[in-house]
Amino acid sequence: MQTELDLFDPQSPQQPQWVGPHAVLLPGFALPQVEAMLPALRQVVASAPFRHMLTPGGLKMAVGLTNCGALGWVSDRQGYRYSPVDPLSNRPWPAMPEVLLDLAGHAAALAGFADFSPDACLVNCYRPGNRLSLHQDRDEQDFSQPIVSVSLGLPAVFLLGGHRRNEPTQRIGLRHGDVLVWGGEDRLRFHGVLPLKPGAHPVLGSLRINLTLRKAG
Ligand code: MD3
Ligand code: FE
Repeated sequence: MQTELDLFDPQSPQQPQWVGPHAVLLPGFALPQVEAMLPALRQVVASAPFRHMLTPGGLKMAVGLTNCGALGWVSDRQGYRYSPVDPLSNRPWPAMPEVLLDLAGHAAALAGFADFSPDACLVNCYRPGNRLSLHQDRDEQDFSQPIVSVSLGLPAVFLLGGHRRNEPTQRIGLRHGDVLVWGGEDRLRFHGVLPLKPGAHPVLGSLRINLTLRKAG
């Protein structure tokens, strides 16, 4: 019976899954670090709270955002860019927690990217119904650097497209503790998140938090 139970355990260890030539899903890779990450994240949000940024077109983004690290991704009527200060406080963003730096470095190395040292961590907060429309991440200086993302809380369906907006997308389930590494030719693929389904996660409640670690500068 034990084997069967394990097979159906949603958090049983799984092998890395290549979802593209240079894109790897590491299921549950962050689980051992979650306990250390949550207090660090609470500290970040205490000094730089989640906010709804405006798109350059003037629409309010549904997903709440904040940042930690030397640089933070911001959006307003002027456009998208990285800023060393939080526009809400005019102070530097909270420091990147060591636990995130370590996790991102280890995940990137497993995917074949040695010496990844992110200077920016975008923190996205989704509530049920929130989605992220198809986009590319192209506000960073060096596209040869990978991106590492960590999913926490409610599960989501991630959409992975191609290099043009109208190419077909594949759906990838992302769960609490999953880590994704994107590099090489996959780095500039279109991607998005379907509307979050209602639910309650035992650790985070009715939220999904996604951390995206990048070398932006
Ligand atoms: C694929 N966040 O913040 S993370 C974003 O779940 C973003 O909040 C999503 O897209 C989220 O920009 C997806 C996974 C991810 C991150 C970067 C990528 C996938 C990517 C870059 C290229 C291709
Ligand atoms: Fe993105």
